Amino acid sequence: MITGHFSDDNPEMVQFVDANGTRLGITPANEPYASIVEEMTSEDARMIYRDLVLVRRIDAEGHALQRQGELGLWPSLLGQEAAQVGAGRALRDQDYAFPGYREHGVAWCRGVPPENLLGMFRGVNNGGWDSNANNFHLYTIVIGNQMLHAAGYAMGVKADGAVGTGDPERDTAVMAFTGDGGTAQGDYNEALVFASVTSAPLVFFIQNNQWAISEPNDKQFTIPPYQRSRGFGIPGVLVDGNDPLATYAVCRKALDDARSGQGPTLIEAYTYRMGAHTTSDDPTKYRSSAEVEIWRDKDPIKRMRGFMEEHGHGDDEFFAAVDTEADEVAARIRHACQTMPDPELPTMFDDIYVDDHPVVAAEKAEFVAYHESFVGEGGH
Ligand SMILES: Cc1ncc(C[n+]2csc(CCOP(=O)(O)OP(=O)(O)O)c2C)c(N)n1
Ligand SMILES: [Mg+2]
Repeated sequence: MITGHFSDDNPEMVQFVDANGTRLGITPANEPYASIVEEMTSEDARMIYRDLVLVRRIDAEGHALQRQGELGLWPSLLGQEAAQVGAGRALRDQDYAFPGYREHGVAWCRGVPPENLLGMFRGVNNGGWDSNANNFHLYTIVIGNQMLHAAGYAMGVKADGAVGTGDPERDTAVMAFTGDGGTAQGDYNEALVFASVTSAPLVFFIQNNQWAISEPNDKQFTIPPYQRSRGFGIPGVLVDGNDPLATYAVCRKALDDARSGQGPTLIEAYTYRMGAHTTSDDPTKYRSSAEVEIWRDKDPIKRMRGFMEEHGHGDDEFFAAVDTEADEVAARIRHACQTMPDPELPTMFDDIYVDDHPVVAAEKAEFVAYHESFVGEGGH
């Protein structure tokens, strides 16, 4: 049985290329976004292709490093590259992204070094990165929680007057990422209410990868997220999450609308989690390999390459150069991961509050004293 209670030939779904990368004609669904795709240059296409390939390679390296005992866990984005790169490249520098834990492709587009992602899953860098360095918030493992963080941040952006000024450097949008499972959380639904009633500059980006660990879509909702958002007063768009042109175009428009003061949009990117939920999961226990094979044919990189070859956006030399770069990035981050120093343990107390906090300070002192009690006994 194919999961997902609405099929992927839904006429409401925005698509620009088919599974082979052949450009599709104008439809009522894709028409509002067609001009954005028309304006994309060969250079844009090459940038997106490079992102897709590098991100997949970084992900494969994360998976391998976990299997070799270098990481505690790795949640693979395999299959979701187009959804994430389309969203990531539609963001502007001043925009702010609030990810879950699988958004390695968005992290890449924001400029977060992949080494930081590895360090987080190695457990050596206390959360991973400085959120404000790239306007990319920390990974959030508590499902749906980041939707409320994003709603609050977006309400703040609006209160600061950084919406609808017409200044392209100032007007700011916020993007919140979660999965199909996340839509069942209270936090998610509360965030929709806040964003709607405040007309906050927030784009909800739902990667419907069909599964929430072992739970299929029909355990999460009876009305798909893009339709349900309309009941909250938020326009909902369904996009083919494996079509990089479509995800980019839909995100561009939603973010532009948010920045110009038109309020929130919800985007449901219809995609598929090709791998396990995380390295701790075995999906053969709950889904069929036939289903996975159907989605393999919709592979986003194959699609993008087909499109580029058909339109002369890249030649063999370009595609080979991207593969070489992917090998280099993989070698670099592997080496970085294997040589990461363990942190000084008390540093885990340092970034809990902005200012010193007496309870945290007492806990830190107790922790340090406890560890010092082992000196001379082979302890640290
Ligand atoms: C509040 C909360 N409940 C349960 C979990 C356990 N959990 C981790 S991932 C996950 C499924 C999330 O599915 P989805 O939102 O579809 O995201 P995906 O993993 O498919 O990207 C669950 C239930 C959690 N991390 N947080
Ligand atoms: Mg999911």
